[in-house]
Amino acid sequence: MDRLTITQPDDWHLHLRDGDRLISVIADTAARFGRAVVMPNLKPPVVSVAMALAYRERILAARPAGSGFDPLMTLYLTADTTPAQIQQVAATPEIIGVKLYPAGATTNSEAGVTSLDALAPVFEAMAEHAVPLLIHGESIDPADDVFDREARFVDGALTRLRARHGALKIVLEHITTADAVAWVNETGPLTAATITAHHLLLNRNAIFNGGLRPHHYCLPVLKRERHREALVQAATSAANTGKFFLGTDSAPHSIAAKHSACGCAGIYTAHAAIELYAEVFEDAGALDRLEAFASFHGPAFYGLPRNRATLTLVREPWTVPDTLSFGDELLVPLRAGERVRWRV
Ligand code: OTD
Ligand code: ZN
Ligand code: ZN
Repeated sequence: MDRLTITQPDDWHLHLRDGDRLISVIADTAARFGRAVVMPNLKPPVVSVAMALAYRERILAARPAGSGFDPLMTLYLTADTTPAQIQQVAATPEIIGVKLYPAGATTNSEAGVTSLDALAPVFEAMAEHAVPLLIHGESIDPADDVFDREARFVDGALTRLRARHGALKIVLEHITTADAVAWVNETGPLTAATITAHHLLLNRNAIFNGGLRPHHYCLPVLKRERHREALVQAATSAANTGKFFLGTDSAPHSIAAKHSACGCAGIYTAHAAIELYAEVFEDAGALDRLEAFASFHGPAFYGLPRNRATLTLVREPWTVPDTLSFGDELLVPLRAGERVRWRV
C-alpha cells in the first residue's frame, strides 16, 4: 500500500505553549489533526475556566489562515480546585477535561497535586458531571527509580483512585510500560490511555546511542524494549477496540533549554506526527488499523463526533529539517536530518 486515506485524526495530548512559540508550532498540528487536547502546563498554569478560554482564544488567533483546527482545552488540577469549578467545566463545552499532574512529575508540574485523598470531593463532582480526568501517571517519591515511576503510580495511587471513584472517566496519558497497558485493559470501559509516537518507535537505548541524546529525553522517560513492544501491541492489534488512542505529547523546547547541564524533558513530533505513527503501524503489519487508533477511538471515548474531513498519507520519504523555528529560537524535531517514510 503506497497511499492511505483516513478520516482526519485528532491528537488527544498536545503541548502548544504560548505567544510566539505557539505561533511557531501550531501549523504543524493544524496541518494534520482536526482537534487536539491542549495541555494546561503553561507558566503560570491554566487553573481556571477563564484562563482556559482566554488561552483558547490565543490558540484560535494563532492558527494558519483558513484553518478549522479546534483546540480542546483542559484545566490544571491543583489543591485549590473546587467542585464548583468542575460544574463550570461541565457547562463549558470548550473544556474537555481536567489534568492531574503529581507535583514535580514533569515539566511545569510544580503546582500539581500532592494528595489525591484531599481531592475526593472534586473527583466525585467530576464523576457526577462526566468530566474526564487526564493523568500524568508517575509516582513522585524521589526514592523511586525513574524507570519504575509509572508502574509504581499504576500499582499504588492510580489503583486506589480507580477503586474509590468507579464512575470517573480516566485517561492515563502517554503510557510507557507493559504494566500500564495491562492495567488499562483490566479496568473497564471508563479507563483509556493515549500513546505517543516516540514511545512506540524508541526504547531507552535511544537516549544513550553513542552519547547522551537530549532530544530523546522526555517524561515519562523511554523504557525497555519489552515495554515498547507492549505499547505497539496495545495500539496496533485487533484487540484495540477503543482503549488506546493517539496522543503525541509533542512537547517543544528551545535548543538552549535542551542543550543544558539540566536539560528540559520533551520531544517535538508535531512536524511528522501522523507520519511517524504510520511507520509504527506499517511495521506491525497493521496500517489498516491506523484509522481506528488515530481517528475513531478518541472521539468515541470523549463522546464527540468523528471528524468529517479526510487525510491522505503517501509513501514518499522526506528528510526532516535539522531545526525548526520556535519563537525567536530554534528547536530540534524528532528525526532531525533523517528520513520519514510517509508524507501527508
Ligand atoms: N513530558 N515534556 C513536557 C510534558 C510531557 O509529561 C508530559 O506530558 C513538557 O515539556 O511540557 C515531557 O517530557
Ligand atoms: Zn505528562
Ligand atoms: Zn504532555
